[in-house]
Amino acid sequence: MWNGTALTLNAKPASVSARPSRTLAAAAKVPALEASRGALLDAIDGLTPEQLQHPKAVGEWSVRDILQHISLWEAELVRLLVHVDQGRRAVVQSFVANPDFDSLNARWHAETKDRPLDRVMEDFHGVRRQTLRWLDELADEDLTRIRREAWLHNQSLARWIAEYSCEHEAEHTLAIRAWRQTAGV
Ligand code: NI
Repeated sequence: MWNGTALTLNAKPASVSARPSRTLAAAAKVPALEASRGALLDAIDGLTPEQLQHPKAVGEWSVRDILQHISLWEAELVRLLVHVDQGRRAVVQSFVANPDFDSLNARWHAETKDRPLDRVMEDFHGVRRQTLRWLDELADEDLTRIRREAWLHNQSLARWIAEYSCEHEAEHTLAIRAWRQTAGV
């Protein structure tokens, strides 16, 4: 349940080891995250706080709402990584059987729509730092191995990370760019 506090997910990777540097699989993933984040920051560059909060700019949402939405999904990813690292099934909200994404997104939006813009931006950057920290800590094998647990859908953690971070934000980046072009902002 979203509790209105910042997305500070304190659980540290269990294997904080003396691993000297990013693993190969993580090193391959980081540029994708940097590219998608760079493109999104570029897409919102120069928007005033009023423009960021312009209602229904992109579909039903403001750009601010989209940034919050991206952070919430990426926070789900971080929770997933915490739980997998601890050898537990993730109990994140998006992992129920047959998730109704529209109603989940609508509920999250209702729960977070009044959070101030600066808090939204803090979360937006903060949760990405958490994702990058996990990429730093996870071994190649942990990232690339196909997960046989039914709830992990036979996907590697690397795939989950891509879907919940860079691929998701890339999709919304396109929509923001389209709005700016149409609205001339
Ligand atoms: Ni989305």
